[in-house]
Amino acid sequence: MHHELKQLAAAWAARPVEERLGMSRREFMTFCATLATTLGLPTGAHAAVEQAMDKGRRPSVIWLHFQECTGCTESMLRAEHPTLEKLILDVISLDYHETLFAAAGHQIEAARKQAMAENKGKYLLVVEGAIPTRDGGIYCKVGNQTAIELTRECAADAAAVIAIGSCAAWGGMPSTDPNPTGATGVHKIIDKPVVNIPGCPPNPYNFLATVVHFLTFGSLPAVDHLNRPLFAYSRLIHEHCERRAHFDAGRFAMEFGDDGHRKGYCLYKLGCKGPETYANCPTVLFGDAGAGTWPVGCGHPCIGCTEEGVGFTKPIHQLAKVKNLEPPVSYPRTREEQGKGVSLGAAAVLAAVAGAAAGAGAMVARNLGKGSGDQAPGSDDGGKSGPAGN
Ligand code: FSX
Ligand code: SF4
Ligand code: F3S
Repeated sequence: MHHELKQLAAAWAARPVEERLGMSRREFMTFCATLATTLGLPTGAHAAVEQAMDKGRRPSVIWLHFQECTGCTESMLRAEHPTLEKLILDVISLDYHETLFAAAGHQIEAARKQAMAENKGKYLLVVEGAIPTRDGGIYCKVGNQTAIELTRECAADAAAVIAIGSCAAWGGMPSTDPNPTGATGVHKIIDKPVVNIPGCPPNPYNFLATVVHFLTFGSLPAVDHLNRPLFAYSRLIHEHCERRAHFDAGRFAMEFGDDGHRKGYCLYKLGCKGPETYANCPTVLFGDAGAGTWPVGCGHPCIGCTEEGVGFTKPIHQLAKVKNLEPPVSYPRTREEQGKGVSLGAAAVLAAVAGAAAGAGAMVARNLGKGSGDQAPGSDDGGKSGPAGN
């Protein structure tokens, strides 16, 4: 049975990528260009991304769940957004996922062990949820193993480890004071490097772009001191917020529903944490609730859900610490120097410095997904199929 399934999967992967994804070639190319720009890669790198995705070479993924709400999975694989779900399932082979698998108990544990043995040293480990460490980690067990034991066992032979969501990245909501279970992030309990993709829930495009980077270059993207990909977390939300002009001009909403709130003024005085939170929410929108979908776009202050020490820590209506109020003494180049065309190697090197281009890349990504009239180019579905088309 397992063998037949594998044959079916291989036959499916051999089909042209447009067919697998149910999109036109043009939409696929737009998607690759969007991912390349989201990653802050230089002009021409989309060809490398295209090549990697075309092959249908999907890394095996073991996805563990611990202390969390499953919102990360929900934001990745939303039934309301079939295109995004298809894209994610096309770039990875989800071989173990507790909430999505039909199997349970011994069967699913056997499937996990088999996938790990078959893909030893090559699979990606994705962890969703915080790890409880108090009292020997007994507050979260799966198949009679603690979250600590399971994570260590699965990380041992993984090619790379991704902590998805703020819970897995730094403890998130379960670690809120007084943190009775000793909830913490994955990187605190294993020796391997971990790429953190915080957010509660995190932006699914940041996960997708991270996996596509792995597929294209065989490595995970460059990260900051908190192990967050630079392409997504190197700028403050406040830097790209559509309400920033109001902040600078001193126009604020003072209460929910007041005149300033209705006019779309800055939410700083309602406790917006955009000035001290690093994430690309304003430029790579997600959530699919319509145009301008991100917390501030919808009229709610950012609560700093990506940022350790801010989200679930500072009171929601407490004023944010405004970073970068003064201009910095030096500025990054807005345009990387480049030759003609980009080889895979060169693109990989440039990807490592992509942090400097992250803001610009994100702005391009935002526009690419839109086209005229808020529509993804080549799409007739109101932009729903475009990766950044919200
Ligand atoms: Fe929930 Fe994920 Fe928040 Fe945590 O997201 S959306 S509580 S980050 O681990 O499921
Ligand atoms: Fe936007 Fe918040 Fe900054 Fe105001 S304080 S400009 S709403 S990020
Ligand atoms: Fe979270 Fe703030 Fe973005 S609340 S989703 S970091 S706008």
